[in-house]
Amino acid sequence: MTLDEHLARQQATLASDQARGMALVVSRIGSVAAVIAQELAHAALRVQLGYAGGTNLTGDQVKKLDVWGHEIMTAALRKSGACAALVSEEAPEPIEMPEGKGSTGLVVACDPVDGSSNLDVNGTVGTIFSLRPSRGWDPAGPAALGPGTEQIAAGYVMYGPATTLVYTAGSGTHGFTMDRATGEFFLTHPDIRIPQKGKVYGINEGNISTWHPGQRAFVEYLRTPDKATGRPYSLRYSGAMVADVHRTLLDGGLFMYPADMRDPAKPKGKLRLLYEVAPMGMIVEQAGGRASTGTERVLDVTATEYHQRAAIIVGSPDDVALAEEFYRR
Ligand code: AHM
Ligand code: MG
Repeated sequence: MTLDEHLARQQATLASDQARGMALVVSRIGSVAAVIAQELAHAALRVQLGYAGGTNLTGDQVKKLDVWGHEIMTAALRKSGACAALVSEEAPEPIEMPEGKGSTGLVVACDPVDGSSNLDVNGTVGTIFSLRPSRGWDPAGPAALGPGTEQIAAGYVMYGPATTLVYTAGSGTHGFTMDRATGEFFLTHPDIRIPQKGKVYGINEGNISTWHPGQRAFVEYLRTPDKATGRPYSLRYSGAMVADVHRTLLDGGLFMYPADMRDPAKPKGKLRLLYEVAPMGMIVEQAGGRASTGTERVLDVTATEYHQRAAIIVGSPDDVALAEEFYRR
């Protein structure tokens, strides 16, 4: 089954006005992904690696492919006619699209090229997206978008040895693999179910000195041998959230990017709520997993800024529940 055939079926299960827009937007993102995959494969040959010069709103140095990815994603969403506004990692303010306004219009939040520190070393990168109803797109601010439970669809594309697209429109999480010859996506992982408990965790342990005591105790627990509970867990970390979440979704276990707690009054996450944390939360929950900030469900958090950061602990339900238990203790 192709992605477009699958989208047509999912559209039928969504009662809302936004069902058609959802199918149009996800299909467009699939087409953009095929172009991004091509460009990534040739980036070194076309002198497209390295920095563009300058930083984005959250202070990251911007790479040439970040800028290029943002531009083609913006153009494609504009053409879809179903996107009323785009919140992109690479634009300080939402980009309004009059072409997509109206009752079926959606607000799309997107990180076109996530994990861009991997670009210059030929590592995996991804695209992450989240779709919300626009309610006529009244830019009353990010809080008007509501909590993550308002998302009508979310997904990611992983540019690895194969290009994989995983999405949910609220009834299960489904994975597709791109045929490189045609750029078409085919359903290869229907209704993904995450294992109840895993054996692997992913986290940047270089940041250990900044963690909440519960986070530190939890990782110490995962590293302590105990046959009965399947410990120690193995550590895997790629530097690209998409790759780490994809592995977690298929094999179970956890991916974590906890807050920096050096000032306990001001916990600072790294990953962005609207286009990294909330979509991954929905995708993993729809596969039977769990997504937490350590103290609350990720999907219950409402953004007060478009580029707001949040902590995330996501993965197998038993593992994430145990992490939350360590935070409580
Ligand atoms: P980016 O959006 O600037 O690429 O940053 C997001 C990435 C995630 O994909 C990844 O999980 C994380 O940053 C890695 O961060 P770190 O290098 O601090 O471990
Ligand atoms: Mg990113």
